[in-house]
Amino acid sequence: MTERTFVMIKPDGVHRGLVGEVISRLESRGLKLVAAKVVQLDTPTAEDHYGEHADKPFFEGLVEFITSGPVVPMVWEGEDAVRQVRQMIGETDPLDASPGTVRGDFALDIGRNVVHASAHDDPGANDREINIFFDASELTSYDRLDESWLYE
Ligand code: IDP
Ligand code: MG
Repeated sequence: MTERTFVMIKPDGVHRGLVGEVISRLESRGLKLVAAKVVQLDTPTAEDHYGEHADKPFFEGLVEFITSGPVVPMVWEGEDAVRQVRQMIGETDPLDASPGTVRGDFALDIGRNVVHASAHDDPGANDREINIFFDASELTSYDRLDESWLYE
């Protein structure tokens, strides 16, 4: 099933020069980049985005961190894109993330895990997060040249 998923490179990923690396991995896999920008979040937007974690002990630190520098929110499209991306990003705690995943290759600490992706077990998360960061007019629609070689 073709779907769109929300992905965001966090401030640690931007500061560590990992933007190209993350984009390159998703792009090479065959996923289609539909939207992207560089922004610094304000606190209300960050609290909205991470609202599901509002009652967690790490919430305040998470909001502080995610607003501390630029982030790169993106929308990627492809077959089973939500699960494909989650798998490529790896487990939340880099200690549990397999080598070959973004977190397993580039992170050590759960609070500095480089990238966010919408949850696959929360069907509403994608659209909700895409809508927080992008207007409908910012979402593009096009065919990749290699699509006939990516899909049977
Ligand atoms: P996810 O990013 O893999 O979806 P979530 O459970 O949704 O993980 O948590 C959102 C973010 O909150 C994580 O990516 C991580 O940066 C941070 N976080 C989650 N659990 C902890 C924790 O126990 N301590 C510190 N930060 C945490
Ligand atoms: Mg999550």
